[in-house]
Amino acid sequence: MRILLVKPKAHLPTVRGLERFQRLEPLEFGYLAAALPAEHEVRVLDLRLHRFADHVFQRELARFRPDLVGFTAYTHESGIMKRLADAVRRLLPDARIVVGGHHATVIPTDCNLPVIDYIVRGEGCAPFHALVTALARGEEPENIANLLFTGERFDAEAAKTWPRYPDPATIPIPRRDLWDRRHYYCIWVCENPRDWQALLPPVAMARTSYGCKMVCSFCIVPLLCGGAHQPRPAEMVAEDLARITADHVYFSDDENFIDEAYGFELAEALARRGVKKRYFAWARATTVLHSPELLRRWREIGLDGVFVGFEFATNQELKAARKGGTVAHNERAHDTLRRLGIACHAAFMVRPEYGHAEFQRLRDYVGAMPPAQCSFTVCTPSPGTPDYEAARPMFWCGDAYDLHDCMHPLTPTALPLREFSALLARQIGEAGRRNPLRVERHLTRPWELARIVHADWHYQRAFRELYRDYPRELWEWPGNVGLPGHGGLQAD
Ligand code: B12
Ligand code: SF4
Repeated sequence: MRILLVKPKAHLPTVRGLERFQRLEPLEFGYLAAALPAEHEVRVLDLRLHRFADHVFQRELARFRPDLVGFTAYTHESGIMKRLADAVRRLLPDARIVVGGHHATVIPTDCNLPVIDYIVRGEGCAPFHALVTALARGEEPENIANLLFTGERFDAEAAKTWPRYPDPATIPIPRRDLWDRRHYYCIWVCENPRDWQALLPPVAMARTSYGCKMVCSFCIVPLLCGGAHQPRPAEMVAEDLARITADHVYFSDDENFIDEAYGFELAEALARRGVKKRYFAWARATTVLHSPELLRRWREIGLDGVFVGFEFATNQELKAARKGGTVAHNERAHDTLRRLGIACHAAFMVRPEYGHAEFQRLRDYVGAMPPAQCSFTVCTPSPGTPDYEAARPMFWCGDAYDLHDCMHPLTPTALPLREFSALLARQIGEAGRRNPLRVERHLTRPWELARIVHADWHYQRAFRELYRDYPRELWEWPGNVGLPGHGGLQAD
């Protein structure tokens, strides 16, 4: 069979702005392709790489004439995915269309459309293999776990239960030959950067585990993975990483080091195989404090930076989000990482309820922190979570899946939306000056510096003008005082 796997190009300026700093490999397709027998011809079309994405997509359909088209999508890309599926239906009426990935997993009902034939939920390798095998034999797929039909055969009951993730040992090593790795990069943060070091090196993406044992209320991962952290066999990951040609590896785990014994096992497996890479990983503040020796070992084998969800600058907000940590934990974890020579990416969230005082408090907090690469998103409930259902009556644009990028408030802002956007952009701009790459002055490649300044300008503009992504009548939204369920924040 001829199989085309398509990653949509996001429409939101915020996501496109982020992509100027990091564009990562479509690893999901590497996994899916690796699960198929070699007789099938698989192509990956990453539309993020193309300026005229629709044109490129239609040209590829005409040239390749796939028998099966597979789409992946985050929620904010779901509208684009449906539009592309519609184009396949019109141009190649005999081709089958399957969707998978995060949106299809958490809101399969939204994918139950005539332009889509099959919906795959959760880990895709086994259902995709079974689907392709059946279609290649000229049969309709039957009884495939985690695969739903659309239309009359849509199983609404099955759509309500969460797919279980399989034993990671059963999942193949992903193929990486289906895309040109030079297109994928990431701004690379580290403590004590060297003169002339690459700021936007080519990166590969890799996964060592899925899931997390924690239960933060805003996060979908505990529901997706049933509160379990499932690592891939260490030797398999070492083999996967040994095959990667890029020097820099960005992990796509939910939490890399929450299982201390596995973290050491993997470090030793990599050391034994002589895998020498620079790594960027994800860890909770409490994990850093619990396992500093593990972080030290990883520093020795190449760990440069860690993404830590600081989330908020007050204990009250951290408690409300069931983060399982405090501001003091965050600060001590930051200090520990710096002493180990590992850069900290501190991820914060603002809430739609924030007024001037709360923005000022966050600015003061971030301004007083030791150097860190900081990022800011808007705390929005994840589709698929109870928080999402609870907040739904207050959504100001209905479900607005196209705005779900965790950067657009879904409920009314306390400040006029235009002002909220400006303050968020200001927060991002001021925090950018605390980035270790800027604080630790060192010589940089001029063309990379120019690219970053340009990216930064676009990124801040996307936030300053975020209000423009909403219907015009909301731009000057007067505030939510008096709306049910929207009490203002109290001081900590
Ligand atoms: C790594 C990661 C990133 C990377 C980007 C990865 C990439 N390739 O571009 C970075 C850090 C850049 C990132 C950015 C963002 N991310 Co992100 N990210 C993740 C994370 C931690 C892992 C995703 C991943 O790559 N996994 C590894 C691959 C191999 O697995 P997979 O994608 O799940 O694919 C498997 C299955 O889903 C399935 N499958 C997938 N596609 C298809 C297609 C078909 C046809 C089939 C059959 C099966 C199938 O099979 C695959 C193989 O196993 C997830 C959390 C999670 N646990 O999913 C969040 C997550 C997906 N991200 C999320 C969000 C919100 C974002 C941002 C919008 C956040 C922000 N404001 O900055 C941006 C947007 C980026 C963009 N371009 O759209 C949300 C999505 C919520 C939603 N409802 O859409 C998640 C779930 C985080 C969360 N806790 O809420 N992200
Ligand atoms: S620690 Fe991170 S991945 Fe785990 S539940 Fe909390 S936010 Fe989600």
